[in-house]
Amino acid sequence: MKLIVAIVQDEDASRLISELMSENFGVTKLATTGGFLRAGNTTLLVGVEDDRFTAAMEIIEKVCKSRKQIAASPVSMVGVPGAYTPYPIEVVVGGATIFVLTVDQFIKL
Ligand code: 2BA
Repeated sequence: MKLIVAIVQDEDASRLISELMSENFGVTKLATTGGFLRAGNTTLLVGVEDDRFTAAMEIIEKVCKSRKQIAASPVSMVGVPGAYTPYPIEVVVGGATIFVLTVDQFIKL
């Protein structure tokens, strides 16, 4: 069994959960925050049997889109110690950041 930990954009989360649930995958949704943008994102925990791993990954790949976001990046002003001025930078976020863990035990009590 595998545990898929998928960090996705909030905009994709609702549809992704619906599509996974409709294929009878178990899903847990966590409200999370990205360390770089300090903006909300969604982390899904999906426990899957090995023979259904590819099917779950295909749904995530199909639903999750990459998007450009503008972030304010702080930069130090030259020659002014302690003074910071934000400037906009463009980053491409997603489709999804995925960690795959092998599950030792799956227990429901
Ligand atoms: P954030 O940390 O808010 O990052 C959002 C996007 O900003 C990233 O998209 C990437 O394009 C950019 N970015 C991140 N760190 C950067 C840096 N030091 N310099 C320049 N640009 C940077 P994604 O790579 O698609 O990541 C989306 C979200 O996935 C991240 O949100 C974070 O919540 C999570 N994530 C990504 N890599 C991770 C990792 N190795 N471990 C844990 N979480 C991770």
